[in-house]
Amino acid sequence: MTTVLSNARLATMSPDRPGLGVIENGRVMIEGGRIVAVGEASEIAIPAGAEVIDCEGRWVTPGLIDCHTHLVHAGNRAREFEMRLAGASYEEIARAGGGIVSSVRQVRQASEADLVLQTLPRLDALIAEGVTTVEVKSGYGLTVEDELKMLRAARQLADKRPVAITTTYLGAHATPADYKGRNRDFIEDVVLPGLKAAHAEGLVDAVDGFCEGIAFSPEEMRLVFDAAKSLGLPTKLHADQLSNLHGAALAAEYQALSADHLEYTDEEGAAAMTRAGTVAVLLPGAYYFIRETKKPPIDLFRKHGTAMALATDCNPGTSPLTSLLLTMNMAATLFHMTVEECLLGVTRNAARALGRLDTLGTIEVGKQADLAIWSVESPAELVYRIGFNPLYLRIWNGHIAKGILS
Ligand code: DI6
Ligand code: FE
Repeated sequence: MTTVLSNARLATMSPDRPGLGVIENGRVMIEGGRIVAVGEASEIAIPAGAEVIDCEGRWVTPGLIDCHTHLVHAGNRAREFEMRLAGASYEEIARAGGGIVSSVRQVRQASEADLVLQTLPRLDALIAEGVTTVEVKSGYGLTVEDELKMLRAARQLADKRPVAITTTYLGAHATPADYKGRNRDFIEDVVLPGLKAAHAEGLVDAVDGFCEGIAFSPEEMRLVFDAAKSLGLPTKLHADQLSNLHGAALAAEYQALSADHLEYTDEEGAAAMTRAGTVAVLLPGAYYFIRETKKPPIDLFRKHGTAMALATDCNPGTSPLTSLLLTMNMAATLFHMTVEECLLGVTRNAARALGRLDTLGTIEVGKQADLAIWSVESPAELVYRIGFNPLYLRIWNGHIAKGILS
């Protein structure tokens, strides 16, 4: 079956075109879930019998990609939210046994089926806004079996919704109470065996860690990254979020796909990331929600040409956010990123942060046919509006999805 999008204003995000890669009166031809032709309407004839989607002058972008989420989790942490409103800091809550470890308790009590059921509404919120690929991390199980349970639940999501799911092993997210003060023992006893078991079951697309004073040191993260390397798995890192432990430079040293958060990253870290091709994944939802005051060094990333991506960081503690459109507005409003940087951040650069730029993130021949059609006058409206969803149609892997389930 051939499908042609006509009367479309294409924001292709192609690196071969300037800016958003705009084709004002464009067509896209789709066959077998792949894009087989993209260009000016005058260049692309509509084959007889093709299914035609008349976009009526609407804007078309690549399907949006949320490249950093903790989407699979159980329960919520609204009570801690109230504590923070009363003045407790994120680190104080973490040191008092709240934070990540309180989500651990809830995940350990949940079955795999429970986790899937609790996650689907969050996934549906992303899909409703034109998201076609979602990265999902483990990290709330912190035992081998519970980390596997989380990753199996993440894999199940792709069987229940028309969306692509990539999984990231985040066993090095926090040290559970029974290993308090014994990070290395936890890494040896749980994190590394969990990684091996998850990899053996085909549950891991990348490996991540929380490099921070309240979590794991750079030296401890090296143990995890060396294991990932030996398994041929790419890496990512929650880096320099609350302090500068030079996590960005560590991620770059391992040619990590991405380093994420980066509020405290310095120029040396930004330059190292660019040299290594490591994408800066910025997470304005966490910055906003924990009322951070130190913005990530956008100007340094611009100066050094570091690719910047954006993601929701959807998690129950620091970013209970399930809107990539709002994430873009936060990045523009709080971090002063441009409309172009924001839109590239949830398409082309987000695909890069997942190591999937070969198949996703732009409207180019050969890419997977993941597209979003928007009822907007200009792409800027996708960043400008707060809490408004102008999605007209979503196409995933060539399938036209009218609603969430189709
Ligand atoms: N940094 C964060 O902001 C989240 N994880 C991380 O490494 C917090 C996760 C949580 O508080 O549940
Ligand atoms: Fe995160």
